[in-house]
Amino acid sequence: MNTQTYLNNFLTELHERNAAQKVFLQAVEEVVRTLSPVLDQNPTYIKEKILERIVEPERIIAFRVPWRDDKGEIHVNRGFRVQFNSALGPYKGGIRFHSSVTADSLKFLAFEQTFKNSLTTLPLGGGKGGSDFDTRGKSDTEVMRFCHAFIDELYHHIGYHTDIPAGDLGCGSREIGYMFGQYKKLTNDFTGAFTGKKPNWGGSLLRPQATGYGVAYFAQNMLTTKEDDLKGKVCVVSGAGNVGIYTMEKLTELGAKVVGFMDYDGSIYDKDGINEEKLAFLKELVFKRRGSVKEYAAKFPQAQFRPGQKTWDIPCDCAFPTACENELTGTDAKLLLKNGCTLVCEGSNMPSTPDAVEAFHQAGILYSPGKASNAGGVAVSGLEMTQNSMRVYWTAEEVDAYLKRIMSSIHESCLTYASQFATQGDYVAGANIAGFLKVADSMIDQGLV
Ligand code: 2IT
Repeated sequence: MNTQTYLNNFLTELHERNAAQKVFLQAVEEVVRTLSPVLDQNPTYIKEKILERIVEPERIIAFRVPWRDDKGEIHVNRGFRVQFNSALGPYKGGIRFHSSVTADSLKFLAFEQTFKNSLTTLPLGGGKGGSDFDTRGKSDTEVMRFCHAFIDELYHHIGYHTDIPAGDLGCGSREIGYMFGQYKKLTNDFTGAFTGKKPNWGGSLLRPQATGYGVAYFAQNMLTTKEDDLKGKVCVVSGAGNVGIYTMEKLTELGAKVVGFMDYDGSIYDKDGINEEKLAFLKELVFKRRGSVKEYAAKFPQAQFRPGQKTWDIPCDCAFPTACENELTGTDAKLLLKNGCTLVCEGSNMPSTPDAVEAFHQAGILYSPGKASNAGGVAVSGLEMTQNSMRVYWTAEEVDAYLKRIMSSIHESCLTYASQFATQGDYVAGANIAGFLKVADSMIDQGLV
């Protein structure tokens, strides 16, 4: 059977077995389609049924999370942890708290995480967890009771050498604190079973900034291949959360001009560009007051608030999706390209729909998938684990030097594997192939488990 027939049969069966899981199917399909030259050269992967094995999570834990709100009323949410692949190390990946969370979305995220973690060069397996609980509009005590209830079950399944959760959408250092506290109480063990902790109790400096800074470093690396850099580039991001804000901060530091960002209520177009003062306001607004970006336009009147609108119509040189999956459609991609955008560097996981990716490839612009360009977050989580094991704290400068090195190494891997197996400069194929080979070879080494 030739590789193409094998892949078509594989995908047909994958669709049959996971019929309703749309985003998971999208993520797998995107990876598998780029693997055909690898399978052609190494039929062992077909014989060993690596694809069939790698798309099946090692374990999915699903559980009930009952909690009481401030009025005493009972609520029931669903909790999950998808322990996808442990060939390279203990399961590692974030926890997402958002009403959209389902077993399907977490399966997709854990699958992506497996490849991303492989790219970081660190010994990390892939996992992801979360709940359909929405932190927006909840009081601190409600969030605490929920997080404690979530850990009351999850603590059985995680651990320092087993599975190390971190934050994701809706889960920052506040939530990690409550989960870490309950985990410590139940196990009577102060360990690095979570990352994204605050520095006073075991966290790494620069972990909050790491994903966004890494995205900007990756974009800088991409531009270097064209003998260009970020200086003077007009940029837009999307989500103004943890990833978005620190992407904006580093882009600005590197000389770019960030003119657009957004949240659940709408977007901001600030044609003068963000600066240190505006960033300080935005951080206070988002991280401390958990307010809406609408207030930015009230504070800085030259900025325009556009209710319910995304940022992709704003003319820019470089675009950085930093919100969530499928946030950038084919129509958005065409608009970006029409307005002269020449670089798209993903900060969120699978933000571009398949037709958007196709449009970027057709146009031949610099385009990097999230699993490569947003890996700085989990990489610094890996460094947090190392510091916890050694019982030391590194300085921000030390962590930043590691982060820069890791982002450059991921960039290098993408280019090397793209040239070897696919098309020069195809970051999607390069990231998928580099991520796949390390996991696949390790699975073969460890036998049929
Ligand atoms: O998507 C991601 O890489 C994360 N949410 C971070 C995971 C981690 O373990 O730091």
